[in-house]
Amino acid sequence: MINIIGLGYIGLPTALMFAKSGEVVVGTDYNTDLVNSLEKGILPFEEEGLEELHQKALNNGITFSTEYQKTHTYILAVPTPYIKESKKLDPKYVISALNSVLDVCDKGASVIIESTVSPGTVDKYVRPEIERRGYVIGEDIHLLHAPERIIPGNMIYELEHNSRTIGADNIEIGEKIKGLYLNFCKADIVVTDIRSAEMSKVVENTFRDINIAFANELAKICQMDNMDVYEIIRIANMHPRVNIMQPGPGVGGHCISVDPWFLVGDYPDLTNLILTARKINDSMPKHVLGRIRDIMREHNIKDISKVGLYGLAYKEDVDDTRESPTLQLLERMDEHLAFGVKVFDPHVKNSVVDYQSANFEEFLNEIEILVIMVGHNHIKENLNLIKSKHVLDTKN
Ligand code: SAJ
Repeated sequence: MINIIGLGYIGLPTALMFAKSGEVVVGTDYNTDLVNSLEKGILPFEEEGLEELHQKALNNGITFSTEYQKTHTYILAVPTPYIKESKKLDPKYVISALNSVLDVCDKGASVIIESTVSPGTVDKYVRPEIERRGYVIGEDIHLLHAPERIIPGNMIYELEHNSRTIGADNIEIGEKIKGLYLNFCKADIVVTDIRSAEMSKVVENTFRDINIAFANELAKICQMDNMDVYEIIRIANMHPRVNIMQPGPGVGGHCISVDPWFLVGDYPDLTNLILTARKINDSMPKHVLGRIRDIMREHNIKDISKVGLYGLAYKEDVDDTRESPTLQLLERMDEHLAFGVKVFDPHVKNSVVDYQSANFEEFLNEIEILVIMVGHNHIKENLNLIKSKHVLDTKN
């Protein structure tokens, strides 16, 4: 039996995939409401294909509980927040889940950390905690790090088709756990040491952040002299060794805008490029605000309630608002302008801000400047409704 701890964006789809593939799975979360909803077939977030997968997993006997189970295999998919001031990881959820596992586990159990952690976390926090509890690593407990790689919006496909990394102290245990993931993963799984697994995960997200920062810097340069950044990136990317990403209103989500800080926090003297990229991406909501003000000035629009922001989610076709560029923009607007801007997002159902419109057409009727912050499919399908507006499209 596999006990998966933490039923959020990563733990839940992973638990369902294991159950679909025939493993006996118990998903554990401290949130009783969440556990009850999952038992009834109700999902906590939107994700393509997740409902169907949930049904299949329920049919295969997956159960959900607030209790940790006595078993041989644990997967920890708990939050790993970073502390804004120090730019370091806060391991409190990993450590508390680990302690609850140690309270109940079988001797020789494998504890697999899937949550993204800063390089060195296992050596610095996890091993000492296990030893403090009197367990011998490699005998009483096997420790592994198998960082997730799935992208919200395409999670189910990626769980099956993305290659994975498994970090272990001991190649035999690494290979055994690789066999477990091969139940649903059809791609290559690399077994390595834990430190390399930690580092490679953070490096992947940092690479993406730097690439997006480059695109955002190009967007600013192109705007200055009236060049079309999208056309320029499209042409440059036709070169077989160039692959520039797309500019936008900033980098949101809990991964790409967070993980590079782990490297900056731990290696402040060695991370000029990484820090600069972070600053460029973080500056984008302010840049968008500047452009909104330019349009207001140009068209003599003084009333901020004539501005409508489309999209609250951190990216297209998801309902997740964590670190969303729109929320960052709203924070800046609240500082500098009066309240009253309109906001609409077809995916974000619960009201995140007071001035959120519930109806798209009403929202459009009330505004003169439409700012597209997120390229949801919904807006692509409704372009005909917005032809008479001033449009600032940050997502092309
Ligand atoms: N963005 C751009 N331009 C682009 C692509 C994205 O501005 O060309 C923005 C998005 O709008 C969004 C942010 O970047 O605000 C991040 O979105 P994303 O789609 O790039 O990535 P995430 O955060 O949803 O998922 C990433 C993925 N990492 C990589 O692709 C290297 C995913 O595979 C990881 O599993 C996930 O982080 C994670 O959990 O770490």
